[in-house]
Amino acid sequence: MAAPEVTHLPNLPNDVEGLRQSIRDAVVRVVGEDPRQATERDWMEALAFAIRERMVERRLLTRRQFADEDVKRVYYLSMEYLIGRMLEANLRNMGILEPARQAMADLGVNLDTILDLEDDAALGNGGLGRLAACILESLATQGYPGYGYGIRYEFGMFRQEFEPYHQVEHPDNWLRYGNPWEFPRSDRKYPIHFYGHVVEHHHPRGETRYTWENGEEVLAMAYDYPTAGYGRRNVNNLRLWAAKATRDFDLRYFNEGDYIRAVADKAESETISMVLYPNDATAIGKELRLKQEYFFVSASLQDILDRHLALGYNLDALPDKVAIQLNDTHPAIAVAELMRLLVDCHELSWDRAWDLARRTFAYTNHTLMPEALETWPVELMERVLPRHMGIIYQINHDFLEQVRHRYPGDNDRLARLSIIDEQNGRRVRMAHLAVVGSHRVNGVAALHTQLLQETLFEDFYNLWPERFVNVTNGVTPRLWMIQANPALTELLGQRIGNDWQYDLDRLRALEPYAHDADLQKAFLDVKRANKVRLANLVRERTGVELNPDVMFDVQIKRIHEYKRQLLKLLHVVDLYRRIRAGEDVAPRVVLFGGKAAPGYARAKGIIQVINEVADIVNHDPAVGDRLKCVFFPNYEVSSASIIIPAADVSEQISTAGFEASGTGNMKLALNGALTIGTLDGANIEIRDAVGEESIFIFGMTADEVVEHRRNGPNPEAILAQQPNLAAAVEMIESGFFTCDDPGTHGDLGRYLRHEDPFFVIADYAAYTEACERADTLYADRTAWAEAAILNVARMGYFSIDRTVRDYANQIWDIIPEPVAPSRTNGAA
Ligand code: GP0
Repeated sequence: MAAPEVTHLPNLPNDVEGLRQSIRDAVVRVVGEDPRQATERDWMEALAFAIRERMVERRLLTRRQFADEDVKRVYYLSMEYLIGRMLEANLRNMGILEPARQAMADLGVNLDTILDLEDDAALGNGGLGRLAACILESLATQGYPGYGYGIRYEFGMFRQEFEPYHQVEHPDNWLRYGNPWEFPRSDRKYPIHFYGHVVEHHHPRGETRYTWENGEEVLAMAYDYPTAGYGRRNVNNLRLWAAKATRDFDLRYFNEGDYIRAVADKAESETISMVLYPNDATAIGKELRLKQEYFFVSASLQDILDRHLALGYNLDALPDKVAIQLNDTHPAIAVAELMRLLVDCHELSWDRAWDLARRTFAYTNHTLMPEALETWPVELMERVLPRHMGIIYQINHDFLEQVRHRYPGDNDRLARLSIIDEQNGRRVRMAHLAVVGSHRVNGVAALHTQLLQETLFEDFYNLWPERFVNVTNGVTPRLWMIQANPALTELLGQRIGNDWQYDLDRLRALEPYAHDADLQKAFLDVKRANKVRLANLVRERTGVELNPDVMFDVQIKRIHEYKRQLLKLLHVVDLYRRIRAGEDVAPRVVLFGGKAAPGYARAKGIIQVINEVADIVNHDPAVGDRLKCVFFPNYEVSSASIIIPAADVSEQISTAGFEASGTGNMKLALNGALTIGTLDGANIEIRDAVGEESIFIFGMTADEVVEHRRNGPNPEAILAQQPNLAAAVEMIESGFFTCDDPGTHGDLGRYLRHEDPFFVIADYAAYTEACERADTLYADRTAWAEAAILNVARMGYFSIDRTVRDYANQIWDIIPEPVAPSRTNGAA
């Protein structure tokens, strides 16, 4: 037993006076500056340190309680966490936002100015990474013992600029001033092995054993980010791994006298955690990416097993005490790595290890798109991870035996199910490895899960129907309502109280007031104020002036053909042409935001043409306020929280069957935007929740898309029938919107006329008709307000708290363990 002195945890005061003290002290002790001379950034750092010491205190209390209560823990393995800014979120979730504001004011500093100095932590691409961040926040808020594991990328998602029309990527050096939120844990390091070869050791009685020899080693070092729950004392942890060279490097070359090479190689080995791959929904297939995946998976599993054993459990109890969620296939190598650790390092028998692994893992699929499905060439896997290749062969062998037994003689089925794809130059199908190695597989919206069962995983579904479950995505109301939309939060509080902040279904209490004229007016006033706030930001970033009394029509998401930014653009061009022709059209501001993968030429072309069209439209005196088009540069979490509360209309117009779920659709609807959308992803569930009158559904269904493709689509024939659409396409391809090089838009015209792989042309008429329905409703302010209020009232289902409870109950089998408020200090 440790002495009472040692078990004592500090218990820092959270009142204004106590905070002011901590902040002033931190300027001196941590920042190293005289408070008389401290800059705004110095104060920001000092404030962050004052919060983090309070967070870590609760983090340790939480950990002690979880240990005392023998809880089962869940570990979320994700290559991406799109967190955004941490200062305001941490203040709010710790319940000290207002005292901190006062404390800062007492010190002569404006908190809002400080909040704006922080860079986003953009360790993710888009929906998948943001979902991971929402899940961690909800785990803490609901008191679940849940931990994130990922990579501490030195460079996150690139910063997007337009020069002047096309996207240019700039490195995101978010750690350049250091990071006050992280705790570097220099004693939490694990060796990670690459390359080399495997040696077999035959034993006359018993299993053959394997050792993985030679090759290279790099260290994974832990950086901890405490994650506070809202309105609770629970603080969980996000552990991100950074690559550090081992001392090996020193010995190897320094002795040979090649000092420069030794230092260079050391640096080279640390590139593993250098940069986030900016590809969304496409597999990259690069060796460095495979190394990143294995690097963080191996470190995380070593850490999980260490903790499990340190808590005194034996390995057979693993599935009772540990659940591991694989966020997409990026961490799927975990299945083989856990087998290696259990069999090679802990000397369990293969069968015992396999039973434990399967009962511990679960896998979330985020897309059906073939280009997103990771497959690694066998040759590459064999070279980088030779032992894992052997393990995968063994897993596959055992699995296919089972299939053969069940379907004798069905060789086609064996080939379809095999973890190894023999058709395309022998590749490892990571999705198959994940399904075979998990006890649960989930899609992220009802339609998506259904399509998984019918298409991508049909054979697996027939084999193991009980393994497949749906867990519809959600969003955290703490960031996406309380923080992003303080005005609406305030209004809700006045009308229905604040219970919805913990139980979003309580928003339903608003329903009876939807036609209350006072509420409608207040609601529209809030929306208008949010539009003014956005208009100010747009002016600052782009110079374009927006009229807040016009409909704000918003499409914010990664640029992708299937998400169909081109459908919205055609509508803009169509409206523009008709305005010039003297037609009377309903006025609107169209705002786009989103990044294109740097290697995705078509997506970059889409950004360029939108910017070119916007430039002409916004400067045409004949147009005025009737149409404005803005491409908001460098769309990220912090700008999303300004844009979303200001949206009147949310564009969710992907080709049906392609968007797994969407989560932007939920954030926008929660903030009172009405959706124009296809019957895709979670749009279907949003329609079911909000009702037909609060959503504008259009276009082909997923089944109709399949049918349409089978019938041989003919965009030219459709264009011949639709003069407005044809005129818009012609206007683009004629070079009207490009001054210097008319050729560039000719290609886009050919693409739409002859390829149109995502059926922009086929859905256009239905789309514009849906936009007109929205225009008509928008013109009736009372009717619009009522629909929008009902929309908010009925979005409770899309809380991430419901999502996390679904995971906890259907997949992880864990229960919440709120930290008791009375248990303030272990020593007291
Ligand atoms: C899916 F496969 N998603 C991928 C990927 O590589 N990146 C990514 O962000 C997204 C889906 O496209 C989604 O529909 C979904 O909601 C999100 O993952 C979270 O499940 C986009 O919003």
